[in-house]
Amino acid sequence: MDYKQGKYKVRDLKLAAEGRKRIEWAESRMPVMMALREKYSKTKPLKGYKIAGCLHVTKETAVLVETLQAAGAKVSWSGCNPLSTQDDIAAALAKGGTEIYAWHGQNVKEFYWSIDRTLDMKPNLTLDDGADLIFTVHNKYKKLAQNIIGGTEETTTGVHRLRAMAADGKLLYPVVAVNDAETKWDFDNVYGTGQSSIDGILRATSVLLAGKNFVVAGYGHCGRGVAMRAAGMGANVIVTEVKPTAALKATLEGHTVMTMDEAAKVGDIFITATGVKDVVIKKHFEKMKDGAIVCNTGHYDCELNLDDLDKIKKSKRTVRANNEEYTLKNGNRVYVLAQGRLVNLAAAEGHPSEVMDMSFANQFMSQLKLAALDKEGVLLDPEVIDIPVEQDEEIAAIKLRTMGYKIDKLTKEQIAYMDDYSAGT
Ligand code: XFA
Repeated sequence: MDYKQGKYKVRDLKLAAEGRKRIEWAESRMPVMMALREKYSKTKPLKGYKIAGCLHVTKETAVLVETLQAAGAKVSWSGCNPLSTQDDIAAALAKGGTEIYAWHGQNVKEFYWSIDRTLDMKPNLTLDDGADLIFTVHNKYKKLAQNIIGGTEETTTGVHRLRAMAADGKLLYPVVAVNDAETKWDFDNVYGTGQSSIDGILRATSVLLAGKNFVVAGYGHCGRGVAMRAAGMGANVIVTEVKPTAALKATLEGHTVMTMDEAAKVGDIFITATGVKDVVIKKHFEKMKDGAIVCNTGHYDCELNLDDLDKIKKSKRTVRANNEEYTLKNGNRVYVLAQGRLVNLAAAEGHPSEVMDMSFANQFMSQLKLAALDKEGVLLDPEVIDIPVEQDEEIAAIKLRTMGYKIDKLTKEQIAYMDDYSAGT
């Protein structure tokens, strides 16, 4: 471990060169962040602000961190999940002068020690993924909240808990709900999960998708993304749902809809994306064809009931990375990927940088917004704040511009036409 008090604690500073190359690769895929960096490195709107951040230490996050610094902020960082920290990235950030406490595989005590260290600088802003930093301030360092003008939170779960806190009058400072931005969840879930889940399945199996019966459980944003990509590769997509409107959308997208009981008999590949438990259980495993492949990309690892599968198995062996073969008592083989955990994280590399580009632009712009309101002397109530549509539009516009696309503008006459209620239709 490399440790310098008040500066960093990372696994091995010698990994910095490798990490720096990967950060540069992410920069080349994150044009919105780089455009924002270019713009705000001149005006430095975050000058004088101290930001404590607690977010996955990945190459994409490094681009966010160094963009906050380019805009003038002083930053201290920790990882929000001991297993997502990439030691080469942590080393590259530390070497570049970022205060950071993060290493892969840290235990619970080390995890909270790292968060505590990021608070030593007495931040004015917090940046979270999962709200652990906000909770630490509220539960352990209440006094620090006096200096904090606001925070930002990345996830659905985190935002949900913060709303509950706000409703009980327990939230001490305003927090922007980054997750609810359209340029965040819509693109993360549909395009990020869509591509990375297919990527995970292919890395773990290398099967041909064309001509396969590909069963997607759940047609929310994630399920829709996965179904779209599987169809694009020539699979016959079957969707299972509990919600009539979602199922109807799936049929009009050209997918087949059936119950899991029916799908279990015909599916070649199954992927769950529902957010609830016990989507695939004993009776389904028993009906599956020999060679069926089963995985999950939903939030929880309980969508596949693997205890059920254990009970009806004759034997089990690992056939390749992230791929376990269960031979059932009925003689059929079922292949479970990544032990039912998120296949896009475990067997692939999570969301592509191009998608994180927009999520992190939302984080960055929300931090700017909080600082700008502070400078104007605006005092926000300690509530959960939604991202205004204008921010979404601005981020989408920058993304389009960097991709080289131009779009039309409404004319004055068109706007007047839309607003006109004098003439009927
Ligand atoms: C690891 C992320 C989690 C990595 C890092 C390295 C690798 C793969 C764990 C994460 C999240 Cl829980 O990053 C992934 Cl090899 N991400 C976000 C992400 N996904 N999330 C897919 O990629 C979104 C989400 C998840 C998982 C929402 C709700 C519940 C679970 C952070 C990140 N990813 C980009 C990595 N690109 C290489 O920076």
